[in-house]
Amino acid sequence: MKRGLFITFEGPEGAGKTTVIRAVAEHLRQQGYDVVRTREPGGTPIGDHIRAILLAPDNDTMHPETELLLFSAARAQHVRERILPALDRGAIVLCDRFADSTLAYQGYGRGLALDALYTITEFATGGLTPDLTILLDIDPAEGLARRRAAHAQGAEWNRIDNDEIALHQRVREGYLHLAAAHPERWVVIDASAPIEDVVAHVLAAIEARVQQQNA
Ligand code: T5A
Repeated sequence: MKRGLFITFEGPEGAGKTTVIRAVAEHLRQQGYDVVRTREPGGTPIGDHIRAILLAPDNDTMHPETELLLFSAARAQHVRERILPALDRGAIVLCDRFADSTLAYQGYGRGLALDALYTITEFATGGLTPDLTILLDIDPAEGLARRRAAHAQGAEWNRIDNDEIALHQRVREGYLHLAAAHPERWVVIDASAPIEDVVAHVLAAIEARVQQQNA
């Protein structure tokens, strides 16, 4: 492989991104690939500080514009400190959320102007676009129910989990719209299926993309 592969995972809350990425990373490592698992917001020490501000339930007076710029600031650091160096050495980067989360949540969800989001995102990423984006699609009510069950077992509950269900519905519709607009990059997978089936579909999509790159 000449250059690495940048694969992002998107979807509503509780779609299973973290669970799927863990399984996919293990499978790819067993096949001998250099795999980097990372996430947004976060992925770097600076990004993790910003994540804490963004997701603290107490920060409920945060304006959508502030939120947008904080997600973008974390992303600017993440791309340059973590993602590009990994891609340059030929790794497969599995990233839990990326710029499409900003379009889905701050754009379709919160109603900020998409034109501005594209401009700010382009600046933050330096133009880096994923080679493949997996949309784990799920009804937000089902995803949030999973999140609540996980929270009862000790998983964190964040500020955005607290948002009204209508926002999460708009986010889902936004994702489906983005995926339909760029079918060459997006693969939509039914995330309400049993986890083994979801992982198998994701691995098939990644293998197809790796073969395409090696052809
Ligand atoms: N955000 C992020 C923005 O608004 N703009 C941005 O630009 C960015 C980057 C991040 C928040 O920030 C927002 C989006 C988010 O609201 P987060 O905590 O990282 O916050 O939230 P998520 O990325 O949504 O992570 P979640 O933990 O909520 O969801 P996951 O990772 O999709 O789900 P996962 O794997 O943790 O699974 C949840 C539960 O479901 C079970 C798991 O075991 C777990 O208990 N599960 C399944 N159960 C049955 N069947 C399956 N197929 C299952 N898959 C998983």
